[in-house]
Amino acid sequence: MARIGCTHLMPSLLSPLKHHTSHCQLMFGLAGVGGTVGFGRAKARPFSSSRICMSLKAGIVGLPNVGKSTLFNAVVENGKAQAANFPFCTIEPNVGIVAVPDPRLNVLSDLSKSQRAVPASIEFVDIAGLVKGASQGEGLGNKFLSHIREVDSLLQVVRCFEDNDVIHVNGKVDPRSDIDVINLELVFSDLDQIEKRLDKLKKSKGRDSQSKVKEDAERSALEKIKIALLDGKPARSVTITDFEKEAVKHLCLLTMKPIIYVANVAESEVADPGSNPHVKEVMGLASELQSGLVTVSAQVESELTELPSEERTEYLQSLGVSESGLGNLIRATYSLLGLRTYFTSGEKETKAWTILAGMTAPQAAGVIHSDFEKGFIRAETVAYDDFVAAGSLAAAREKGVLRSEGKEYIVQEGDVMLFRFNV
Ligand SMILES: Nc1nc2c(ncn2[C@@H]2O[C@H](COP(=O)(O)OP(=O)(O)O)[C@@H](O)[C@H]2O)c(=O)[nH]1
Ligand SMILES: [Mg+2]
Repeated sequence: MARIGCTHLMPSLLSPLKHHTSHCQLMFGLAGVGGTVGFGRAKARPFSSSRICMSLKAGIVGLPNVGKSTLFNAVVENGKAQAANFPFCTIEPNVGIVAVPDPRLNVLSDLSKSQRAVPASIEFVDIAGLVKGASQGEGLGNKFLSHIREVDSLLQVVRCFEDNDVIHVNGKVDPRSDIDVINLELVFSDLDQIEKRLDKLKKSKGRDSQSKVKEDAERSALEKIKIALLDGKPARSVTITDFEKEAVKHLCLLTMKPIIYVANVAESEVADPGSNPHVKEVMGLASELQSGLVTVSAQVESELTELPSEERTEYLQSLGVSESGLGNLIRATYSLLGLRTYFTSGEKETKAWTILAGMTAPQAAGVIHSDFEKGFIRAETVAYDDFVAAGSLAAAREKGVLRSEGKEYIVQEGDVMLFRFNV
């Protein structure tokens, strides 16, 4: 039976998602991000939210003893403490889900008098075991690399704090060498994979003209990437066409993944991390290797999670800063992945939904439920600022700032949306 509905008036439709709410925001089609797509799952069909299911994962990597687990635990503990309503969880000891802090969420939630506010989320994975020689099977070797293959972006913790009580695997704090070691392991692993793939492509004749064109694009992209890798440069630094990008996506190259360097500084340096020469060095490397940079003190973040909230502010002030560095880290990860947020807002709940930049209204609707995408009719949408200025959806409608958009509409950052669909 056909019926017209809109998201927050249809709790019955949303209820099938309830049993895995902790995960549902993460399990949507992100074919464009280039993570696990192509691992014997559905073929990459860009942005088809109903077909591809993958988690949005950020992997924490780095040499031993740089503060990965300290940071991971702080991120997860902080997440648990921040939002009582949000079903945070640690899926496995090294996998946790955290909310993406977004001040707009509470503003909307207050305006709509929502019963609850649900933030967007990201999954963090503490990937242990990278040592020099991993690509040749040292340490956890290939197992480690396969964990990296499954994440969408990398956070490499780089030790910038001096502490004689904490052993450094190479004897001294040396961010350049640490970054080189990890970069090279990833480069070696990609090179190995590319060689094998090029060999295979050499033998392949291509089933038809279409697959031939694709294989040619893949071959040409891989040749270009190989040259960069041989020079120690990551695949993401190579300029290739969108078509070529699509053709090599199935390989999930490790050095194609976006990476943020997390410079882990001492407690005494959080107020002015730029004064630490190691941080300066990481800054230079970050731009050389096309990656982002965030400074944080894992130790401070870990201590903060153990303090009652009134003492947290005091502690932060004593360090000369106003807020914890985790929000910054989480936001940076989110934006690095090319993600955007839109909202649904009603009496039942106000919720932030994660989409990829460039998604259309039906695709964005499909993130909530595949039926919303299939039965999409129109979307009523209003920009966040216009919604706030109007004060409510009804007022926005009266003022004429609530627009009716069709299938081609590209959802904009901060849109507040109401979907009309047929089921
Ligand atoms: N002084 C100082 N010690 C830290 C900091 N971050 C981590 N550590 C310590 O370094 C050691 C190794 O940290 P851990 O998080 O287990 O490193 P992982 O091997 O990278 O997971 C632990 O004893 C931590 O307490 C920091 O920012 N400052
Ligand atoms: Mg660890």
